[in-house]
Amino acid sequence: MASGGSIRTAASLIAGAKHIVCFTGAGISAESGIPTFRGTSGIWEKYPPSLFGNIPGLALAFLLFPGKVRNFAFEAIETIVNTKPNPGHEAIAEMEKVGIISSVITQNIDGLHEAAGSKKVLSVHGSIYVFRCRRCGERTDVDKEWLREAARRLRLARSSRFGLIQTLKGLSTKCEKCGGLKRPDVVFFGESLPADVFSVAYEEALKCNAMLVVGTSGLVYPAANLPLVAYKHQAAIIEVNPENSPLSALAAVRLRGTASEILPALLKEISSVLW
Ligand code: BJW
Ligand code: ZN
Repeated sequence: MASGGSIRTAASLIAGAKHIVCFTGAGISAESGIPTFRGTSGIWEKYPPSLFGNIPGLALAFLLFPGKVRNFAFEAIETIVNTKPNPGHEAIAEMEKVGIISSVITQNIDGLHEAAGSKKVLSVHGSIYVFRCRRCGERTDVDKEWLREAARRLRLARSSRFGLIQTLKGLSTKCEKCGGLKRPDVVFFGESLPADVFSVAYEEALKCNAMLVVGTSGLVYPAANLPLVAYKHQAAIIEVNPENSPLSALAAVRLRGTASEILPALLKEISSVLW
């Protein structure tokens, strides 16, 4: 747990700033039960990014190990739909509600910020709750029940290529606008980030006077540039992470602890400074 002193410094930086933005990564959802990507118990220990982090890799994995692709898909969906926001997400939602922060820029696809009550969420790597037409780009929301059913069918799918294709065919829907095929609106390596969302996130990074950076290794671009943009425009960077990251070098205050320990304490401290 970070010292009270650091939390006090962070709180006074935030209380003195006009426009505050929060930037989050997988670490904020770790205490909800969603593993992070990197590290010894990260997703990539079991599903390496060379195969599971990009579309050509996934296509190859599908040919070589269709059963593993099936497991990757259903484990990801099942884990996410069965998790709830933790006190870290809740503190961020409360900070927006009481007017402390203006938006959350997240690299996560899990929808937990929205579930906690955050309204302005910029999901720069997409969302598992959105499908996108491959042809015209039209986005459609999918609900938890649909995803639960998809996970159930994937779990029961045969581990052969044919079995998996049959299951995926049964789950695929056509775009209401142009009839094109839809895919999950999540961003893999080598793919562009959603330009409309990223441009608003970039504006937020340019405008903010303080950025709260929570639970990210800061290794994936262009998202990892956002704290740098904020820093170069004189914003105070406050990092919440139990570990050091490349973004630590930018931080005016580094709060070493987990999101669900630090963020509620920080909210309490900001409230006592402001009100
Ligand atoms: C806690 C905690 C607790 C733990 N509380 N904290 C060479 C140089 C620079 C860039 C490139 C390059 N070669 C290629 C690129 C571009 C590439 C990139 O950045 N690669 C780098 C890895 C080198 N980027 C892209 O490809 C992006 N697109 C793009 O650039 O488009 C232009 C382009 C087009 C065509 C060709 C080339 C470029 C797209 C990036 C998409 C990222 N997608 C993923 C998911 C992949 C799917 C999958 O495998 O499931 O998004 S990757 C993964 O990393 C995921 C995350 O959103 C992202 C960031 O990870 P995050 O959130 O930081 O998590 P972790 O696990 O890394 O860290 C967790 C942190 O939490 C740690 O610090 C812990 O300490 C901490 N923590 N518990 C608080 N309780
Ligand atoms: Zn379409």
